[in-house]
Amino acid sequence: MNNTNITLNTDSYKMSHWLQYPPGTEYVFSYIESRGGKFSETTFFGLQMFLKEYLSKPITMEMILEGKAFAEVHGEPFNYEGWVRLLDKYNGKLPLIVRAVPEGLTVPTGNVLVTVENTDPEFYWLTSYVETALLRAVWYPTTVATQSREIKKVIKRYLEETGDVSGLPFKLHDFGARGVSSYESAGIGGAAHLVNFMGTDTITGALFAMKYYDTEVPGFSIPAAEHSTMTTWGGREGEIDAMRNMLAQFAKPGSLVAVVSDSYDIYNAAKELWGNKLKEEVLNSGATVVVRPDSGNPPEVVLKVVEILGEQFGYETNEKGFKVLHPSVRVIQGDGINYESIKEILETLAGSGWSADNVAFGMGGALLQQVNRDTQKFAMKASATMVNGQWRDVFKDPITDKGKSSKKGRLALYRNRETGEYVTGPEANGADNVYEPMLKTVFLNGDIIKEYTFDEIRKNAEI
Ligand code: AOY
Repeated sequence: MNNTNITLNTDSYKMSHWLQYPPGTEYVFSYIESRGGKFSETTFFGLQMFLKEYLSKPITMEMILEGKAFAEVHGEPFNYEGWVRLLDKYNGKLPLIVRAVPEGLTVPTGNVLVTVENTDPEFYWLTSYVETALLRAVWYPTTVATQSREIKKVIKRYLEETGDVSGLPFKLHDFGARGVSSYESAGIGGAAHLVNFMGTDTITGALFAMKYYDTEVPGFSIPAAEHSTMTTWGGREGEIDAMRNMLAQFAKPGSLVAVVSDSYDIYNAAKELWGNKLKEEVLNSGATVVVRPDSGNPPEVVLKVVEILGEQFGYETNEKGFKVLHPSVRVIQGDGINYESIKEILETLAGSGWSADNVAFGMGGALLQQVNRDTQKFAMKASATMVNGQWRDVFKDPITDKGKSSKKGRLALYRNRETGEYVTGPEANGADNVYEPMLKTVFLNGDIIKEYTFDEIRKNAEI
């Protein structure tokens, strides 16, 4: 099994579609859009990984034979002559043109993000054949990057009101590697989060960003405890020894060390252990201990832990009138974190006079796994075909759900240079001095002809 075999990286029914278009069909033009969803704009990311790993890999005779053998026993026809012709005519390089919005750019939903068409009429059937793999490659990283950026907006707003925005890049840490469906999903989703933030425990995401987007290590972490390292020191009575060891191993002047502290009683840990018995050692170390609750109702627990640490270690009131803990202690909440709970926690803290500077968030399942194609209602649809030399509009408009209507024509994305607004409209012939064309050709006839670096993508995604 070769996972770059595009003849098999599709839905079964697509193997029968080359026999279903009207005679004379020469070109099929399709587009990808987010038809709306939880967020009103999407941050485009991830296409380049797919182009490098899959779409730019030429098909071989071996792959064709593998596809044919599978189709025959699977219950589908197989376009053997078509694939062999593609191999002979183009050495297996796919005769497609893919245009896309620059990676990292944020575009209102309802606009075209990617278009695909075949470049040779013999291969009219290829455009839709790649939908399955292409749409899957785009919706997931784009949705992860979109939600991560929306959370960044929320945290930024609270930092602006209550504290110091310079801490923003490390306020949302990716804890999601263990909760995703596969290694590849960890890489893709983890890289998508790093478009917006610099903190991650998903090493695979950092590695994918480095492999596909030409960057130095783009994500950072710090030493941190897990429950096993806290509870193997002799149970409840040993927890303080585990904490003391964390200080001995990692607490150096200027360093950060995170310690999950809810193994038995998070409030006792904050007050009596960190805030009393270990207080001098914490202060003398010159480090910042990041106390991590990991159970209970997050807004309630975080507020209470911050209040306790405030009583024990003291705090200052900043110029915005909000309390900031002594620099030797902070809190990270990584349990029950999602778009909604982050708002609740920050609102609860602000309501009691505490700055967002005091906390960071760890987000796992909700960041990398609790999203799906419907989160932003992603679809790829055909919008035009050429039949016997004539372009025809293609669309659907079901009475049972107008939300599933599709667009017509050879579409492009434009940005109004005066208002900055994005509009989707027909592909224009000439340049226009008001409407700037936004889709760039990234893939042509088997080759990647435009690449983005991770730095460019991060710049495009800035808020
Ligand atoms: N990591 C900040 C650094 C990471 C983690 C990873 C699941 C960290 C914990 C922490 O402080 O506490 C995967 C749960 C936690």
